[in-house]
Amino acid sequence: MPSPRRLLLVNGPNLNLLGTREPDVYGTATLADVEQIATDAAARRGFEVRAVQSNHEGVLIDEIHSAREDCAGIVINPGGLTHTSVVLRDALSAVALPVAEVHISDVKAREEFRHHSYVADVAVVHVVGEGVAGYATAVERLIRVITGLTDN
Ligand code: CA2
Repeated sequence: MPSPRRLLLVNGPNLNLLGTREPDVYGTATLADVEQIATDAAARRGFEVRAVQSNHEGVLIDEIHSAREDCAGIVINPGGLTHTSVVLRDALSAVALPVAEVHISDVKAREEFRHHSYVADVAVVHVVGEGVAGYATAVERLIRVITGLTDN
């Protein structure tokens, strides 16, 4: 079966609050803005995006599993689960789709506990500290991987 021209965009816990709090760290764009940025970037390459956000780890895992059916790759900002969740990492590894990990803030320049990512070694694309524009970068780089133009 040919690879579907669709990406799953996953935003983890608390990212529904984008644009309402901590603008100094996360900017003023909303979650809807982020989803539009990713959708527009994908559309420029002929891909569509299915966007999900949840504050519940199990819901995120179910969504990741369902991507096996109809997506060619996953763009994910796991939020705080980045630094805690083996089960999220295992779900991403299990579906065996190419993954782009994106963070709005520069996690390496923040608290020590944000420096480690359980997702990093199952992702082929990493985008950190570009603000919400980083979602477009992640989509573009992931599509390049999917379409065989480059390996990251
Ligand atoms: O920089 C990122 O994108 C993060 O993934 C955001 C997570 C944080 O735990 C990671 O270390 C880095 C936090 C998401 C919470 O988002 C909020 C947005 C607006 C207001 C409050 C929280």
